[in-house]
Amino acid sequence: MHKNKKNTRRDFIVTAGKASVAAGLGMTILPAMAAVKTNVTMGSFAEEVPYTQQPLAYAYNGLEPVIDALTMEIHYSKHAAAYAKNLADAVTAEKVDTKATSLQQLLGNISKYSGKLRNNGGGHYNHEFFWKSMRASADGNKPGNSLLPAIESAFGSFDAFKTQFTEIGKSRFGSGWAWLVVNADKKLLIGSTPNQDNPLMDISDLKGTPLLGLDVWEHAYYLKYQNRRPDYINAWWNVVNWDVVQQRFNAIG
Ligand code: MN3
Repeated sequence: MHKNKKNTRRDFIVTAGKASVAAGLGMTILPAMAAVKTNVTMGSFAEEVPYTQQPLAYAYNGLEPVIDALTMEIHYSKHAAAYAKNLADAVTAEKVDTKATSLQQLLGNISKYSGKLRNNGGGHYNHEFFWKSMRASADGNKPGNSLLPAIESAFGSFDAFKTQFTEIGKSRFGSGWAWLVVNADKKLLIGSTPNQDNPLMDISDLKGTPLLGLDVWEHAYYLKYQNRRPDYINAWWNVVNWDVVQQRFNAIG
C-alpha cells in the first residue's frame, strides 16, 4: 500500500531533474515584498490575491472559441463567486484578521483552519489566479523573454513541457488543478493538486510559487468538451497569458 501511494505521488509531481532554473533566480527581495510580514518561506513571492472577487479583464465571450461564453459566465458568476462568498463567511467565523494576514499567508498556514476555509480559500485564490492567466486566443502562443529558455532548460523543450503538463492535467483523478511552480530549490516543477488545494498550502504535496494553473474540474469545460478533458487542455494552450506568467517568474528574483 505504502509503495503504491509513493508511486502515485511520483506520478503527479514531475521534477525538472537536476536542471536548475537558469537565469535570474537570485533571492533579491523586492521592496514591496520585504514589507510583507510572513513566517511562510514557501510562496513568499506568490502573487497577491485580494479576499474579494475581482472583475474579469475580458468579456465572458473573450476567450472563445477555446472557452465558450456560457461556461465562462457560470464559472465566474456562480462557481467562483460562491468560493469568494464562502471564504468571506469562513474568515469571519474563524476570526481571521484579513487586514493583517494576506490570503497567501493564510494558505501557507491552512492546516490550522477548517476544511471550509481550505476549500474556499483555495477555490477563491485558484480562480482569481486562473482568470489572470488567460487572454484572447492566439495560435502559436508561447512564452518569451527569460521564461522560455528556463522552460526549455528544465523540460527539454517547450513542446515537451506542454506534453508533460497536459499529461498531469489529464491524469488528475476527479477534480483538481495542474500547476507550473518554482519550488524552494528554485526549480521549475509540474504537478497537480486535488480539489481546491494549491502549492501555497502547507498541507500540499506539491509546494512552490505558482506561475501557471489550470482548472481541470468538469465545470471548467463540460458544456463544450463533455468528457474530453484532453481536448480542453490542448485548446487551452492558445489562451495562456504568457506575459502574466513571465511577470510572475520575474517577481521571484
Ligand atoms: Mn473552477
